[in-house]
Amino acid sequence: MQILYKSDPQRGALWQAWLAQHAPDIQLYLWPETGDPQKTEIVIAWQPPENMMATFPNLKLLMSVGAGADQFDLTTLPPGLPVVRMIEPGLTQGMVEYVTFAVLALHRDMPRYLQQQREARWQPHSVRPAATRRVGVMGLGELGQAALTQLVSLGFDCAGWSRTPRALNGVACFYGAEQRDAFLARSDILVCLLPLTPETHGLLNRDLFSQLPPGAALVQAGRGAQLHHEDLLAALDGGLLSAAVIDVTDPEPLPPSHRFWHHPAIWLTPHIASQTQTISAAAALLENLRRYQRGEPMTGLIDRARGY
Ligand code: NDP
Ligand code: OXD
Repeated sequence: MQILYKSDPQRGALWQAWLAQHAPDIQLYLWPETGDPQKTEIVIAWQPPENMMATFPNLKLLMSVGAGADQFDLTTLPPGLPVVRMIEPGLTQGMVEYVTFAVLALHRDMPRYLQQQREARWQPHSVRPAATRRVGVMGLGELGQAALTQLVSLGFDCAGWSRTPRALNGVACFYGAEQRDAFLARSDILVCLLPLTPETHGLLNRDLFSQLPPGAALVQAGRGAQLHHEDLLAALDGGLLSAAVIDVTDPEPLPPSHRFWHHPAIWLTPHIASQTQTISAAAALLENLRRYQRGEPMTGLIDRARGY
């Protein structure tokens, strides 16, 4: 089976060597090397090659190297071409770590204490137990569920919101547009782990912020285009929100003049909340390739109609 990989070259080289050892029947070419394009059955990429379908007429499968597939323009792909995203334990664990770090930092008032340190101001504030802090996670998929499991174990009062009904131990679960307001009203710390779809585009806006408890905080680790920047700045400057930890923005990178860089209530990271981990992902990738070969359902198959 012939596959073309087009993404981080270092990871590609390691996957190539790993597959040569564990699955010698699979030939992985590293872009711009393609082998015979007629024989390419699968493309694994973050950004696929231009004119992909014309160049690789026998393509049967497109795989994303990341957890999201929103970077693909699905409208340009044949409707029957399966698109699969990455689900692997290293990527999930990375997000659990990031969300835990951000929620703990916000829970323990760290943006405020860092600001006080810059001002050489020694001023304690009362410490709240985790059980009185209501954390709400938008998105109860692979990453949202794993993050919530960790947050529950830390004693936070947790809720989650999804498109369809979900059940998770120790988590108050809400779903759909009808239950969104109730979910938001009990989210002192709101974590966004939603995929980017037409429904979630621009979702983190003034209207949503106004439904959170006063002084709530935001963790945005979904996709940049979900967050309305000016609305966030207005909510922070007006005291509606107290702080925000932002990992994803639109555009990425942010221009040097952007206000997020210097806002005292914003912690900004450059889209590093989580990353596909080469070694753990190699095993997950191979398992999915074998499923494909056996004609079994693959993990992470994108449902084109719902957009994730
Ligand atoms: P999943 O597809 O497993 O889960 C998505 C969740 O979002 C599901 O619970 C789904 O609901 C819910 N959802 C989707 N649309 C809506 C909607 N309109 N209203 C309410 N809920 C909705 O995705 P993952 O958990 O694997 O990943 C989530 C996202 O995290 C990725 O798409 C990506 O954008 C982001 N990400 C960011 C990274 C970073 O470094 N910042 C790294 C990796 C991922 P339902 O359960 O009903 O289907
Ligand atoms: C991903 C990401 O989707 O890095 O994996 O955001």
